[in-house]
Amino acid sequence: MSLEKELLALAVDVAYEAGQLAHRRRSEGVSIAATKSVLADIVTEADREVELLIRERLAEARPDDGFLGEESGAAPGLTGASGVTWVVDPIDGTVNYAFGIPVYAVSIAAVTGDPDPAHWTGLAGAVFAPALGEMFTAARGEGAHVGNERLQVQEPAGDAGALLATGFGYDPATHAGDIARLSRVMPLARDIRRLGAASLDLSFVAAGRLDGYFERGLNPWDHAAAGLIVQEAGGRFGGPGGQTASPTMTIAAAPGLFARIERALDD
Ligand code: LIP
Repeated sequence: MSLEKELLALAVDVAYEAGQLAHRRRSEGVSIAATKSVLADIVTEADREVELLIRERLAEARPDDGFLGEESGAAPGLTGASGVTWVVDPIDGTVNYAFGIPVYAVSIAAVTGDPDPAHWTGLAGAVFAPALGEMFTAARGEGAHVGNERLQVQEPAGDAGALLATGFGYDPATHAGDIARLSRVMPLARDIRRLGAASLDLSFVAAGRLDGYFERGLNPWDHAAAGLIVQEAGGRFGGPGGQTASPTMTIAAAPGLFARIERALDD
């Protein structure tokens, strides 16, 4: 078995167990543990519990790997001795999760190189949405899937425009800029969706459920797994002007639409 397939198998098993825990905790009631960057940037007790479970399972299976998680940060030595680092968002879509909106996912990615999107190479990624019962996966060079179904992005069909998704940061001071960017992209769109979980926005682009997605302010763990899923589904993923995805901007779509979104954002 290739390293990519071995890492994906582990990511799927751990994402499934972690997702079941998150789903169970949601049904029991969710408490906000703290606010982070601004009042709207919350973390729940479940975020922390789920990330601890993921960290423990991965360390049991591959003790020489590095770890970078949204809630607990980096293991000692960002890049483990093995050269593989796990980049984890335990509950992507935290606000949805806290409000009881069933659009959230466990995102687990294995990368090599510095755990920085500008330098890493994604090897495997799993995005598990327990409330939806869907597991999105990709291993480098092996394609992308939801369950056993192979994924392939598509350019928008017809003349009605593209179904696009985006998001807005937690900091109210950033909303005017985000809305200005949305207004520049809107002429490309038939409609807009704001799902609230970047890993699912991206996975839905890979699955052809969205034509494209763009968002400012994402963190590496938001897109580490689903960015690979988009690429393995034939999509283009990254930032404007050939840059890698970063908090400055993340775009995902089939190549032609990607270029049109990129130009609209730059107008
Ligand atoms: C969220 C992203 C979402 C974005 C939110 C937040 P979190 O990640 O998935 O797309 O709009 O601001 O960054 O905080 O739920 O892991």
